[in-house]
Amino acid sequence: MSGYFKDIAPMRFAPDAEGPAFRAYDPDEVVLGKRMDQHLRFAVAYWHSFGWEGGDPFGGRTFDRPWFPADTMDLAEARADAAFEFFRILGVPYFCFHDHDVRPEGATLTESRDRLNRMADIFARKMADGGPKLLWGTANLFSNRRYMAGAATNPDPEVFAYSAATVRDCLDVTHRLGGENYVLWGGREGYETLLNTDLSQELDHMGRFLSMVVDYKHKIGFKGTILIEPKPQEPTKHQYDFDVGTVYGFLSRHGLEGEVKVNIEQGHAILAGHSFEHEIALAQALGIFGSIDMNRNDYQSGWDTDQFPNNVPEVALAYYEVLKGGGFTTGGTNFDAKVRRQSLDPEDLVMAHAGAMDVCARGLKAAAKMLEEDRLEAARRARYAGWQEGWAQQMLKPGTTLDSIADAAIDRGLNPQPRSGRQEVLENLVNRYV
Ligand code: XLS
Ligand code: NI
Ligand code: NI
Repeated sequence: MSGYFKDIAPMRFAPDAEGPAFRAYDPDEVVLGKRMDQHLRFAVAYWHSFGWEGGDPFGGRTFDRPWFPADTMDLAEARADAAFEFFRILGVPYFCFHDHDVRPEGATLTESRDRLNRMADIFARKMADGGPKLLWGTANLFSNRRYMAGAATNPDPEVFAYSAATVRDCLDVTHRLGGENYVLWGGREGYETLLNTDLSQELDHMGRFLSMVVDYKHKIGFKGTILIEPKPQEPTKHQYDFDVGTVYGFLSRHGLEGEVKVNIEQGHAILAGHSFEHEIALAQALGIFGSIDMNRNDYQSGWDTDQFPNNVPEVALAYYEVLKGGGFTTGGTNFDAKVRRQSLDPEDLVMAHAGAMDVCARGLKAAAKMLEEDRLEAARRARYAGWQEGWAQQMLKPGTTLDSIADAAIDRGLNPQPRSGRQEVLENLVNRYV
């Protein structure tokens, strides 16, 4: 054990405690017939809390962690010790990682794979020894300069092949560790300028790559879900997996809509000009909802600042859509979030997560109550009630034509009268729960 968090006691649910405690997250509490920890399925992101050094465009490392710069296997092991000590203090059921977060890259593909496997052995022992499970694994195909023009969409076929080798290793490790999902975030799958880009060819390559990933998943018997994480920009100006709708179009073009789902990040939804709940509801409607990254942006700077959730009403509306669609299956709530660079202390890392877990718990409970009391749904149903009538249903049946509907509308002398959408009334209703 690393001892990095030695002054911090394991977090417990104690709403009235003076010191650090969960105020709302009680893993044992049953909500809608299910334990809260099974609803929320929290995961810590290894990269932000144990990989990120606190740099920004104007300055480097601010965090003074004993495992930095983690460029040797010994330091990588020290980092793993600290990470698993942290997971235990928080009592989270899951974590997530990229290959790049957990081991220094080797000089060759083979050396990188060996190092990844050595770290996975360490993880496996720690997981068996009461540690959390793996919500998802993923490959970092964006940090190294070789990926500056993309991974699967790189104009250089050697990068495509290198990326394939890397994803194979990461899928193998995810499978071995019992990961419940595998994520592909297309960090640099996009472009800066059309002047040097064959967009159509790049999209074809991305489709082939994804198809091969899916084939490989089946070949090794990985039972988890393959997830694409949409994001509209940053790092590339034009990102191919812009939002849920774009990803669905891409999946159906390649016949993969039954194979691949989405991991929706709140901050990415906002960057795409959507609300988080819109993206979740759309994914549910299209049958591709998988998991969420629960981290918000700074709404003034308009960039992907990966902050911990801190707004119960927002979170409640997101979980409302998650619950309405039946809740998570293999997915969960990953905090793809980092503390601010001035938050230097071990305690800051713990309290950032604990506070976020409380915010999510409050959001979940509000969402569950809204669903249970059925008032929002009742209002929605009332708005569409006309479609329950026989003549309305008949309009949608095969065989009905534009002509026949038009003639009937004329015969009946239709003159539809608008009805209030009652937005403010519904907003007031939601505010009674949050
Ligand atoms: C970056 C993404 C990334 C993915 C995993 O914006 O959110 O962290 O979640 O590669
Ligand atoms: Ni992100
Ligand atoms: Ni993310």
